[in-house]
Amino acid sequence: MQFIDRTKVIVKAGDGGHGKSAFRREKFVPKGGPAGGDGGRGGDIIFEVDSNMNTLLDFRYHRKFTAKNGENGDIKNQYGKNAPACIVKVPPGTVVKDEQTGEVLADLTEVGQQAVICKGGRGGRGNAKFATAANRAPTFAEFGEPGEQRNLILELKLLADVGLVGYPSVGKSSLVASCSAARPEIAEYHFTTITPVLGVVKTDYEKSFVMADIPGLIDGAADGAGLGHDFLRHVERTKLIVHIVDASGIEGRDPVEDFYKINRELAKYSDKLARRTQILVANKIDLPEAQANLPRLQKLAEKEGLKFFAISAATHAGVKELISYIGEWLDNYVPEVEAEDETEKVYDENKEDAEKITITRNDAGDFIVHGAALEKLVAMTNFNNDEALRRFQYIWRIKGLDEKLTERGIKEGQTVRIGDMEFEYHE
Ligand SMILES: Nc1nc2c(ncn2[C@@H]2O[C@H](COP(=O)(O)OP(=O)(O)OP(=O)(O)O)[C@@H](O)[C@H]2O)c(=O)[nH]1
Ligand SMILES: [Mg+2]
Repeated sequence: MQFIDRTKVIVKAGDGGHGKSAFRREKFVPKGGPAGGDGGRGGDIIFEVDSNMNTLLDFRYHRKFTAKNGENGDIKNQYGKNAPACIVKVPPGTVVKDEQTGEVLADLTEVGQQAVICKGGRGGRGNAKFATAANRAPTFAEFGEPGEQRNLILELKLLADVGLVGYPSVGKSSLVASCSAARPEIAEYHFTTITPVLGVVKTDYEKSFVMADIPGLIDGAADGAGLGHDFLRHVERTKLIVHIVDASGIEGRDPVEDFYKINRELAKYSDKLARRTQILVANKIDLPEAQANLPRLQKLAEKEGLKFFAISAATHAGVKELISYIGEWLDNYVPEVEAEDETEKVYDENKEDAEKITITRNDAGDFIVHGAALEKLVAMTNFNNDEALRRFQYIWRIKGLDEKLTERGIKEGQTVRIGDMEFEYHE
């Protein structure tokens, strides 16, 4: 599955400056030689990869790029100045094609990479260049060469920055529709969305991010129930999870319970997903039924250490604040340094084994928790950092460790060991 952003632009390189036809006028020289200078080069059109861009959205507003013409040549053999190139910035991954021929002109992947897409015209030669033995005083000069012009198609494979998760009908598609140009289907029946839709959300001048609307998840989604399973893969590649709940609970479900159920599915699917930063969004606050649930949801967010927003995708209340928070969050985002591919492979092969948790006791009576994924998490968590600690506690809860330890008969103050870490158990 591929999402491709596509847009058309017209580019025109600068024309060369005209050559000059002129003659020297010197004292006591009745007829000086030809002295018209050459015109300067027209500016090229150069595409350049800019790491700050991640969509082609800006080209919807700015479609035509023209480089400056070269200056004309002048008398006394003065050359016209070359015009500077017009630099067109594009996000990494942009493919530039000629619209007429379909030919790929450039595949721009590396930050800072440049490609000349249209060459500026050569400057016209001044008459001085045309002097020959036979014609020592040519009066003609060349015009500048016209700059190339092209109609282009720009294509960009999109990767979503933000993934929306939540039960069916909580309003994921409605949110995407309310803040982007994407038009996902919206309806009151479940599983309206059956394939992911990407929306490009503009946060600011020149800034935007990509939000993935995926089908609703249900209990057992990680095991393949419902439509969500295939799409968890896509959420796995996102930087931030926006977890949407229906604050009105009009479908007879409880949004607080829903939150935990969905998170259990994410944790079941992969550890990586469980560790991803989430924000909690309570939707449908325009409905009176939502009022009763809001304080509970707020408490839930506090307890789990999650940023909380109350919105209405229908009236757009709170949507702007949510979007600008996400935009800022992404601006400050630093990717995890682990080599993604390697860890993915490990999980695909030994996923079940890695996720399995067993508890044993040592001679001192300490509780030893075994589990590859959990031990790895402990090794990778900086317990001096509050946010990291909160995330760890959260996963601890999701994995039901308290219940498992209680089953084994743990008492207040006893020691729990995971990998190299020692924890003191408190209810
Ligand atoms: N009153 C109210 N209704 C909303 C709001 N947001 C969404 N809805 C309604 O809720 C229903 C489901 O909305 P969708 O956006 O399709 O929900 P979804 O989460 O994408 O659902 P799936 O694609 O099935 O997973 C539709 O009838 C929407 O009109 C809201 O803020 N207020
Ligand atoms: Mg939907």
